[in-house]
Amino acid sequence: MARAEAERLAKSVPREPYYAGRWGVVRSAAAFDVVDPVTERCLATVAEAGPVEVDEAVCAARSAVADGTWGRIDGAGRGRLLNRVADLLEARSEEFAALESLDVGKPWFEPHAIDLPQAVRTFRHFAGWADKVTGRSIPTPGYMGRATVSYTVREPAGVVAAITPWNSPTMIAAWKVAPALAAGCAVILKPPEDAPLTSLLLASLIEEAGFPLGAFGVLPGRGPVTGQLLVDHPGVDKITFTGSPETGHKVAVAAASGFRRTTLELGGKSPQIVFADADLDAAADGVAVGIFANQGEVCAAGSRILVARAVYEDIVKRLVTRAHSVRLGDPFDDGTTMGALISARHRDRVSRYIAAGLAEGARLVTGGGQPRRAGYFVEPTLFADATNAMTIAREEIFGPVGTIIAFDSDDEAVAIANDCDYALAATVWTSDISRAHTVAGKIRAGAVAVNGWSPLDPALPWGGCRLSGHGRDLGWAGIEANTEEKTVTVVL
Ligand code: TXE
Repeated sequence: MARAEAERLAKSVPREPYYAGRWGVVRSAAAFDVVDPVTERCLATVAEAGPVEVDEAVCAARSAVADGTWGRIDGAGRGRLLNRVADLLEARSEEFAALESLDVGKPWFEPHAIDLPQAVRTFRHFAGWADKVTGRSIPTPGYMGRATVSYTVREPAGVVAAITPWNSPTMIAAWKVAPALAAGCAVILKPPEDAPLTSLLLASLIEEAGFPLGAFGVLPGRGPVTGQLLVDHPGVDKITFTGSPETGHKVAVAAASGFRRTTLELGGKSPQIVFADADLDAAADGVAVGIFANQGEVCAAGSRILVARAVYEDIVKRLVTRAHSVRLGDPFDDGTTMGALISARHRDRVSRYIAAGLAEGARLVTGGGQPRRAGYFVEPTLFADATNAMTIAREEIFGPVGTIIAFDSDDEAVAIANDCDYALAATVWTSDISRAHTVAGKIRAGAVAVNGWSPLDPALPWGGCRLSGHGRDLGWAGIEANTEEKTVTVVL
């Protein structure tokens, strides 16, 4: 789809909250502009949900789940509805992909190849789980000499608030919305204010699929306003959040009142470890994708590149060549392989990290600048000869900036990988199967990939620990995260 067509589409997307089966605001007069990161022009102005809208949405969700029409739909029925969403999304993938490129600034082929297929698969995957949310039969020794039968059932956690980030809004919305709906929860999605358009369009598809009133809502708005109102609302039972540790902390504090459940995915500083025995060509390709895909705005971005001393200069050279082949430009142009960062604020943040890398003495081997043109572009950037103590090795940059560090032994590679506040993902490049399993076993991370960068699949649990958060979004873990297990014991 061409840029002009995508811009027209952006004007036709709903631009209001949706809840209780209707679009619009009741009282809020606030609105915010959605800015195109490439042209810096306003794509749309979206109405913000305020206190009244948040309260009404949560009340509608509560009654849908408690005794309303949603609570009465069985697993097979929920599965049918989720499959319908998958079909509608698949049929309109082209529009979604174009809108995502426009809104986020990512090259057109990425949402085509990754975000949209993943989102569709996620809805299908959880449509399959919906009628398999089973409990367990647990043998017990009896009660006062009488036999007992004990079993568990999994019940919906209740009303789920899903707060999503701007880097892959459609895919991450699917990761949160699909498991919660499959489990029988009602969901209120608070999309990112920097890129809300695909989430609003997704809401219109969920409406079209025929979910009962209150089962799903979307509340656009700024984080400190709509997001905070939503997480503070006592009618919300569970919060699933992907974003920064700073905002994750606010979410956790809000959830602590009422001891409400949370799933928090707070990003990472993921190591990509290249051993000397790796297929160096494949490793260089994979590592480059790991740090440059989606402009580096990826929670699993492999931003710490740990390389065995014996192949260090070789890998640095190969990565510089890969960086030079990146074409910054308009996401809708054919040759473009990297787009713009999401906002001026974020571009400035990434630039401050590049300045910190230089100030702390890392060797800038490529990039570091910003092209002279409109848009929030930053060149693909690599620092060599870095240490793990440097700011660029410790903090999440969330941009196309890789930090390359040498190591001398397997133990040192693991020690550097684990010397990190975050623990989300890691990648190991080696042709030695024993080393692959040994190192994968020793790394502290929610997911380890060997000889590939962060393969995504809705069947695989996704999440981390430490500063990367807690809980898992996908696979059976995603069902567990949205249900309570109730024990029933019958004395015979
Ligand atoms: O994130 P925020 P920002 C990291 C990345 C990035 C940094 C800042 O390093 O540079 O975070 O990005 C909503 N109550 N990640 O400022 O604030 C907000 O509206 C409730 C990594 O954009 O965490 C948006 O919908 N919600 C990450 C969502 O939180 C609030 C992806 C994320 O925004 C809120 C994104 C509040 N008080 C950024 N304040 C990853 N894990 O992949 C904001 N929000």
